[in-house]
Amino acid sequence: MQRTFLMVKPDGVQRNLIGEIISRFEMKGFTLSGAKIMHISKELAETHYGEHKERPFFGDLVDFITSGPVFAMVWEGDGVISEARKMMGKTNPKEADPGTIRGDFGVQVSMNIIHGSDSEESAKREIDLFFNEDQLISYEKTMTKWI
Ligand code: 3AN
Repeated sequence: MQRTFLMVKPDGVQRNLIGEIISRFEMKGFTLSGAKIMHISKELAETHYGEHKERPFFGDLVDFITSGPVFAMVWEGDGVISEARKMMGKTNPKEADPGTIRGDFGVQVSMNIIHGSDSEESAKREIDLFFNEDQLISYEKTMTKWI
């Protein structure tokens, strides 16, 4: 079963959106495999966002993601990587459609509430960066046959 890494960023945690975000993915029909509230170290932030190292906003991005606790999650389900990206909406919340998480709750591109892996490769990399395998579980939901 496919897995993705999702993370409520410091702005989402401060704005009490953890429950709302979990609820959306639960109601969609995905399964939570692991979750934790944590502070991200500067080293972890720089590794996680390594692909943006040359971008002008890299320093601000690292400062922001380390500015307060984040809520890291692994979700499992059929097509969960691309479905979660659709549910998050476009990177810039002003361009994100209403009904998406960023479209409903965000305004600024620098504070866009949630991170989600954009491919199978990045999902695997990010899950391994944030979780040990023994912190994750897979389980059957009896409701799955209805989804
Ligand atoms: P996404 O999170 O939608 O995959 P990426 O990977 O292009 O978007 O960008 C990673 C993060 O960098 C975004 N979530 C956002 O917080 C930040 N970011 C992207 N573009 C900008 C920008 N032009 N100015 C400031 N921050 C940005």
